[in-house]
Amino acid sequence: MKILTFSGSTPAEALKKAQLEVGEDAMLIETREIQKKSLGKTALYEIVVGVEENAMPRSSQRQQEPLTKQRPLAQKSNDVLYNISEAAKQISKIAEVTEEDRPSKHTPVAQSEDLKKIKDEIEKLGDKVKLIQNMFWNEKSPKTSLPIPPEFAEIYRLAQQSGMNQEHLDEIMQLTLEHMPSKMRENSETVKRYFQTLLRKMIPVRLESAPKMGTKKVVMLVGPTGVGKTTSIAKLAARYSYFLEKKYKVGLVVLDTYRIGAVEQLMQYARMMKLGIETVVDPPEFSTALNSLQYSDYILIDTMGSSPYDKGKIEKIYECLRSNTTDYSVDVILVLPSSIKYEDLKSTYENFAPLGIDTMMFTKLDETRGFGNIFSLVYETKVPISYFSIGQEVPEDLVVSSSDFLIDCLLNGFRKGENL
Ligand SMILES: Nc1nc2c(ncn2[C@@H]2O[C@H](COP(=O)(O)OP(=O)(O)O)[C@@H](O)[C@H]2O)c(=O)[nH]1
Ligand SMILES: [Mg+2]
Repeated sequence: MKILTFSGSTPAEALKKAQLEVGEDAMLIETREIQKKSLGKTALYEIVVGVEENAMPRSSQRQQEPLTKQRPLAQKSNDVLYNISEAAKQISKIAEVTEEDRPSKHTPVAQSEDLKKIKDEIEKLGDKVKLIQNMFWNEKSPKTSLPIPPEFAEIYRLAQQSGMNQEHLDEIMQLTLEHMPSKMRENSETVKRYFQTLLRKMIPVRLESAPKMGTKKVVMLVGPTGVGKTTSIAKLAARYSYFLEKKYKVGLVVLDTYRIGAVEQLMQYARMMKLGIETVVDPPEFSTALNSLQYSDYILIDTMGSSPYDKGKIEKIYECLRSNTTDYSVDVILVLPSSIKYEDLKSTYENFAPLGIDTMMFTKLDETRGFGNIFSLVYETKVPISYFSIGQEVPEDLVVSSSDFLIDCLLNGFRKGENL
């Protein structure tokens, strides 16, 4: 008696395969559950059947190793490759049949029936190859709770290298595996496109909108020292006052003016662009400063560097916001450098969160290679992105937020002037 194993997503499916391969006389010896059904995974059962040598159909006897003989996941990769090449051989055999038996153009009915049979056969073989590929990938893939099919390998590697948080990546992969139409799974290119679309949809962005007639926009930039707040204020001031369809009046406010040099930096930009500028040392002066710039369409507020751990300075900004007696609501933008890892971005965000962050701006995109950290912070906090800063040049190195831009950077890298 010959002992053979077959697998399927249900014991019945495995048995059906066995019967197709070795005939109705197969005797079921054992059924095993190899892999439990869970989110993103189908169940895998293995059955062991016994069959008398002479009871086997001739086609199976000829074959040294039936293709459908599925082995446990721990098998050697050489064997897997052997099976894949066996499958390829079978596919080419069918292709030969197609050539020889191709009916003439005058028999469309026969042609369509034959073609259908061949198509069915190829589909079945394709499934078998996929299963073998999955087994192969499972063995080689990085330690993760998810089984990643081979056509997802490239995208998984890219996302992992981008600095995206591992939990987020696994969660999104699981979603993709569950919802992706099977038609799109055909190759890694379509998988990449699907993944790109999915990621894009997960990034909240705040579209830029101009102040309505008779109203003004008051925007405050907060964040750690040296991230690029003052440079970004200058870029935004130039954008609003010179580069939009309408030329808006812009006024500047500098908050917490302990460092004279830092004030001087913005003063210089104000002189160059001929903008009004007010300084605020103590919270009660905040409303006075806003009121004295009431002729402006935009009021941009720069805050002095507060290190993320300098709670005192964050509290002072908070006091200013609280003491605001004007009718203007202040839009708070948290400025963060894209060059630090996700965990650091997150703890900085948490330090500034009590100020009530409306949007985030990421700077120094030109100094980083991975963008998964930005993705993860936005995915986690759901706070939309408003701008990106992509270099030191004022005013040009500013990009208005777009999810296409960020995901293009994430998957294909940042190339100045070339991203979507
Ligand atoms: N490479 C690069 N440098 C930047 C970017 N934004 C700002 N910087 C530089 O970072 C330094 C600190 O900028 P600054 O605006 O003074 O930071 P602040 O302390 O947050 O106000 C300056 O040398 C800027 O030229 C950027 O997007 N890319
Ligand atoms: Mg500054």
